[in-house]
Amino acid sequence: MTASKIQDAQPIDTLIVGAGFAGMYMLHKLRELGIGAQVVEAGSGVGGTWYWNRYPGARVDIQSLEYSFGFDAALEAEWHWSERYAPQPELLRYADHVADRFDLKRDIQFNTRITSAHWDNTEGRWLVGSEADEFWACRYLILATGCLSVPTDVTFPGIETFPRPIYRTSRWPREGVDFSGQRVGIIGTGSSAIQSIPIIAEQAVHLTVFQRTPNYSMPAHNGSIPDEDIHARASDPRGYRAASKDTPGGFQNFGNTALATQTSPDEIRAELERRWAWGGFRILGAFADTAIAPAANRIVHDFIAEKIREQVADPAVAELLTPKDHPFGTKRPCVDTGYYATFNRPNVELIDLKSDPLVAFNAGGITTAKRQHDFDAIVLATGFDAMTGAIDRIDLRGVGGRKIKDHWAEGPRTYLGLMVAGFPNMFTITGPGSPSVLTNMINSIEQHVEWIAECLASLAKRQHASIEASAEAETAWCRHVMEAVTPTMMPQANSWYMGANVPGKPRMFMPYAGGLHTYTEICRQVAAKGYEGFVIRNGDSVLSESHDFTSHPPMPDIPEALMPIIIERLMAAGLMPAA
Ligand code: NA7
Repeated sequence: MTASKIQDAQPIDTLIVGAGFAGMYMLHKLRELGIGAQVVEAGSGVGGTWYWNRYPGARVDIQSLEYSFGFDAALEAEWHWSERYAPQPELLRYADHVADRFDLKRDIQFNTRITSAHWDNTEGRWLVGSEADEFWACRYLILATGCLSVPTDVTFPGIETFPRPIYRTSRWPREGVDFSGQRVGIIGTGSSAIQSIPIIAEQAVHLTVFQRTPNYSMPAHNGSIPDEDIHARASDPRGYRAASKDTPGGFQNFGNTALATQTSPDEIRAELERRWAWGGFRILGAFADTAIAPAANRIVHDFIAEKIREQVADPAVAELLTPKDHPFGTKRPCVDTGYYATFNRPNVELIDLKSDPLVAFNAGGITTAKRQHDFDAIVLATGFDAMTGAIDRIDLRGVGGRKIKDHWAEGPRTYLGLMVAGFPNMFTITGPGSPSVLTNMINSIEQHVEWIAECLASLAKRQHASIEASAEAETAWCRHVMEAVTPTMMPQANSWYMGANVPGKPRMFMPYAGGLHTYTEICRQVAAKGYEGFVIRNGDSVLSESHDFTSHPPMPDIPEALMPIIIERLMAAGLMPAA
């Protein structure tokens, strides 16, 4: 950065990057504390995920009563969701409502993409630059850049020769797309595709779905919100919210403590049917051993495979739609409205890319090994460079000019998913190493924002000291993130949780699998111990210094029957000494 740019930089206490739910609440919270803050946002409006992902059928897959802010009782009471799982336009209206209600937009600069951020150790500040060469000098930098905000760079041979529109689900045109009378191809069968396929199939004259890997999908059973749920929240909003947050996933999923491997077939069937009928993610909590014991996982797999066969008329198509390469829950499961039944329509065709690989795009459409498919439009629902993508794309340099890309060369390293050693005064909201994408994001965002705000308030009391994660605590946290996931089967899947969907990306399980409730308690203890694992300085003087991370959570109540398998996996991963 040149001296003139540094001179022209706009001074601000805190720069927040991103105006999704995380950036908005962070701004609101800092204003309450009297800490100066400015938000910069690449889009032209607030809403983050819900601003960008405007594809047909996009909707939240956690119930809206829980996937909404709980920090303000009046906001909570005045907003009424129209459905159990709100659609994207309604979520965007909600984001706008929050922004207007708290008068946030006056401190949000839209259409501004941050491309660089360099720590200036002499002045103790970040110098942050935009694509348009605008600069800010800030004491604190908060990256509220989202976990699924950068689409993968996936491309296909000959893609430039297809002369008609190619749409990405995550960059959908604002004015929408009318596929009436068109032959449409869609690549991908993740959540975005599974939500959009039923709607596109209703419009298009013909829809071809190119599937590389089938996913597990559960019915949303969307509709109006049951009166008893509305009443439960209205009669005790704080208790309802607390019950949501005091769970592994940040939403009320009524996890069963029974083991599938120790339950009778009739009881298993009853439990699974009850949860399937309720809909959404509830089946994830059916038994305590589903994520750990292969036999238990297989029981749930077989149940879902049977449900797929019930919904899909052609047994060969049902077989192709049934997951085979990963245990249930090891990739993010999907929640759908009519996905499987869509394959019974005469205008919908499934191409299995495993047996009929995609060769190239061309002027007509797409050629696979077996034949040519002609299209008027093609949709790419091919996913995101998850969790690290948005941060990686900033030329981000910490103490001594160390690049975040180098620091994260073997996978993202953080302390608590909140800070990175060697990058002082820089916070990530729902960063890698935090529960984030394994949870209800809004509850995770609230927890992070409140922790960061309390931390900044405590620093302000000490004349704006700087805070930095210690290298030792970061290492200890990375190990704990591994300890939390290793007993489960999650690392077995080629998921975006593992960075496996981006060629060349280091394989590492990125979110913290210990649960939001456990994580919240760890963060509370860390702060209560005077920011354990952090070094707090004022200029050259060290105000407090801790290099340890001892705030380990109590081990959750693990059923005795699962201990041998857990110990075996921890030993195999070198996380427990061999007996
Ligand atoms: P996902 O879940 O990452 O899905 C992407 C899909 O695209 C998935 O089926 C991929 O198959 C497929 N894909 C990716 N690249 C290719 C290529 N080159 N050829 C064929 N198929 C490909 O992204 P979504 O946007 O659907 O969902 C992301 C999250 O948003 C979701 O989990 C929710 O949290 C909300 P693959 O499985 O890699 O074989």
